[in-house]
Amino acid sequence: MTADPPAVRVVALWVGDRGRPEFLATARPTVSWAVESEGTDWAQRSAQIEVRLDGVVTGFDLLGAGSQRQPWPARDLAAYESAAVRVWVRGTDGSASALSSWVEVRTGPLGGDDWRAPLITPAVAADAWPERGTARFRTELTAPAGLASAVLSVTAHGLYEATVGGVRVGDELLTPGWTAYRDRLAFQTHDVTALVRAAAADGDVVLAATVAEGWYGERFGFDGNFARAYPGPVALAAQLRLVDEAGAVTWVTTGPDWTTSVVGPVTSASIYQGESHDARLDDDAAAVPGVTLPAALPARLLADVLTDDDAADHLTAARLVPASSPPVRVIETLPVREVRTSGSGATILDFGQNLVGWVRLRVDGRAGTVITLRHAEVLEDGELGVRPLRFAKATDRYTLRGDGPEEWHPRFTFHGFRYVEVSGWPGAFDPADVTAEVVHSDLVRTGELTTSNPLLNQLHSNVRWGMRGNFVSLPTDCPQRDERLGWTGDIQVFAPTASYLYDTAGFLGSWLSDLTVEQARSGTVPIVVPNPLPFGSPPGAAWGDAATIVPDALYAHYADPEPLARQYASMRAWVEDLRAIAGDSNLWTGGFQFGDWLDPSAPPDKPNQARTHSDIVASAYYYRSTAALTRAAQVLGCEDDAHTYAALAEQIRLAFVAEYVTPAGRMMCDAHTAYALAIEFGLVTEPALRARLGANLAELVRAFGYRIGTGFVGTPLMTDALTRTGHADVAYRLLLEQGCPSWLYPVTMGATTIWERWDSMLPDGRINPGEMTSFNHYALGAVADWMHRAIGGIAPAEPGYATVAIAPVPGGGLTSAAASLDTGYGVVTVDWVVEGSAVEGTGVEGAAVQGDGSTFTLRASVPANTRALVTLPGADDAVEVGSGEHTWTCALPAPPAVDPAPWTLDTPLARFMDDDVARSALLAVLAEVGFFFAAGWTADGRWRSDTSLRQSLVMLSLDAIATIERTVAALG
Ligand code: RAM
Repeated sequence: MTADPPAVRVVALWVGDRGRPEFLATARPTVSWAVESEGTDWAQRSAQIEVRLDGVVTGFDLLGAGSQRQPWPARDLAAYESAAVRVWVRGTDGSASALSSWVEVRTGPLGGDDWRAPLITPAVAADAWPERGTARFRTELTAPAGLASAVLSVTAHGLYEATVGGVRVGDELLTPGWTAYRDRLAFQTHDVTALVRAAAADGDVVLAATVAEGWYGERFGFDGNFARAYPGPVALAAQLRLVDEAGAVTWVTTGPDWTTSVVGPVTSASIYQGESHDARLDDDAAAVPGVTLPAALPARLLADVLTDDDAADHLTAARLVPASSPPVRVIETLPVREVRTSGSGATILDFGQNLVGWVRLRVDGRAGTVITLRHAEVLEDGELGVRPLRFAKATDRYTLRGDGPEEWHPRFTFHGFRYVEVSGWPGAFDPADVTAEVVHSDLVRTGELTTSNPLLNQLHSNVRWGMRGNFVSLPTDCPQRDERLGWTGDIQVFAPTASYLYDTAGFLGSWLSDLTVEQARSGTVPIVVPNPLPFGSPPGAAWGDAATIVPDALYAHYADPEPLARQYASMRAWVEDLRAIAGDSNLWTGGFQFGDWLDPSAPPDKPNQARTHSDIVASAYYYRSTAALTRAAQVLGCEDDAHTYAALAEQIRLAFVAEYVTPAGRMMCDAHTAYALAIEFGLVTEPALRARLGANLAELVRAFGYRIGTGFVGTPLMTDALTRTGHADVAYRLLLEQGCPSWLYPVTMGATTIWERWDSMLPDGRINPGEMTSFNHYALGAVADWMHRAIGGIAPAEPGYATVAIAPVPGGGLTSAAASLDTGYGVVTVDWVVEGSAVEGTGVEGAAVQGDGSTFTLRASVPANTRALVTLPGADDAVEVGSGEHTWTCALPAPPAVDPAPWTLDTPLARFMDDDVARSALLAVLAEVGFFFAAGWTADGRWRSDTSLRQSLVMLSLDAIATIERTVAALG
């Protein structure tokens, strides 16, 4: 008798990217599903996708294991269409699921061809526009009898908020988002049937919108040289498609028949400066038929206002694209943690978390009372630290209506803040009347990590908050000062981390489309995307490489060939740019480079003066991009290109090694980033040479006293380069260092996000004097990618996690860790624990003691239809397992023996560095005898293993040396 096959069910089914807007952005969305099965080793043998279109259900058979991002099996969807999809699966074990439930999908307009509404703007002279004012738009319509459906699509030059019958349409914020407006302007589509019906019950329906300048009208630049990037006044385009029960379609579209006004309660609004709302000007013109806007003006077609050139650029239908990135929403609210009174008497609210969004308030007071809210990330001398905001005022003002409790939050700005200074509050202030609303793109959360070390958990939380604050419509460098730009280098280093924490496919896919069009416009990949800067940008290594590396990272996580195909020409164009620069030398040298930006040894005002020469960074990235392009060519079956670029990559590699790597394994520029690039990018492949580079890097890290020695480029690579060359203990020690500069230094200073600089806040509590000092910058948080793979133990063994590599690397005194990742197939979980060791703590020492008699237990859950390659600590080979729950136990490899030699003046300095007690004792006695190099040892490091303490004690009296000798001898 054969046993019944295990029960299997389709537990999730989605069409298009996870977290996408409700209306599809494509005629051919992908289809994905996740399966749960009771047994182990479940693999899909086939699936059937059923699509209901035009009332007809068609089944499409799919042989094989594919369950993620399967191509749309039916005919292309048309605009304004609905379909439904369901699926059932069969296992290789003969099991079969029931049919899943139907998932309904809809399209609105799919592009410019489906767009019929012109952009309109108030008929007002340019000099009559209020500074950073807003425009209002309004029309009335009669809903058809027997309304079956009403679908509204809207976009704007500026940020819009639309209402039907006075009720806000949807919950999406900061629409239409920031894209490369000259070539891509997104529109949003919503089903407004219920809103139109509700409003129609009282007669005619008012369709209205307010438009603020937003990113479209913002002034961009540096150092006070600001300019608008996009021409013309704010403008709105909206089209409402009404269908009655008989199927008759009527349209309401923006046009000269709408009324407009520049008078309204939002008296000024700007991304950088903040928003002012005078509630005494609130009216019901957007809600009630027959009520006209104050100081109403006719609408004009924007086409009649723009100059011919601008119009040619800005009014093309091809520019209009359906929004595909997850919408921006309020994701979370936080209460006031503490109310403080500053030295100057100001009331400052502390939300306990550096966040991005705004404050919502509830207030009761006299009409005309003005409440002012100023935002800042940090305090300095107990007052708001606003200098880092540069020219951004980040100030909101609310003027009370005075007719009872009023609630308000801004809608056309956002701030990066932990602290808010409140002034003008009427009566006694109750902190319960104010909440912070956390606003960002609503990506699907996928990855988690916790460890037994609270400081590391805080670091990880800071990384996630850094991402949340900088994923507001586009990936930015920072969310608070007069910048907030889509810096390509920042997302290039952070994309792998981001793609573990959240599903970034829709968000970064959309941004890459912006990159492509900006690249075509600029002739190379600009330093920021979208590019609003009034000056050209030459190609920059590690920045422009976002063109190749971000698609590469997306493919590693999601294995979707479609975005890779979409980006292929852009990837290739970037590599060709570099090939033209490098020429026959195959090296990219000279020119302006950001290089290893913000190396901690660079002076505050010269952030690109890194210890690693920017030529090394440039050629390493030239290789990295060419390798990524080669992989993409292979995936896409472009065989000629795959050969050409593989050969080019090899030439670059050889040129790099010949120019920058000595035969004995030292880098020209004996600096961390140089080694990390050579190892991690695979520039040096010969095993003995790699091992030498790894050993030299480890020695350099120790010589620096485990303080960080890298900027944006080297930082994401360090822990990997060390681990890969057999120095995981050094990687952990680096990660766990708390002195400045280090990853944990900001944590010890109370940071709740990742900082732009290692020392954005100096040890004495003062803000770094550099003019560029953000407290919310994700780039240096890219180390979390290593944490996910090495501590959490989860990595893709093949693109998209159909096979997951589970290979945790215990160390750093950690006694446990737990990680999980929703790969789409389901949730991979890994948790491990080290038992039998009483030792807690950090560092090489902790790791050394921990191994004695301890066992390592690893539990993992592998989703159905996937497999795992599991490598236990110390094992050479991986074990392959199928889906289900698994547990392994092993003894941890023996720890390195503790050096029994007595401590003397001839002890190598490195040994002092690796022993917390010895190091503290030594530094204390050096300070006591007044050794003038002592401070340098702490800050820059001199802790070399080929230099003894005696050799280092130059220019000291014999008495002082004798004192030091006694202290050292007392160590045992
Ligand atoms: C600054 C920011 C940004 C970086 C550029 C080069 O504006 O720090 O993160 O990418 O410089």
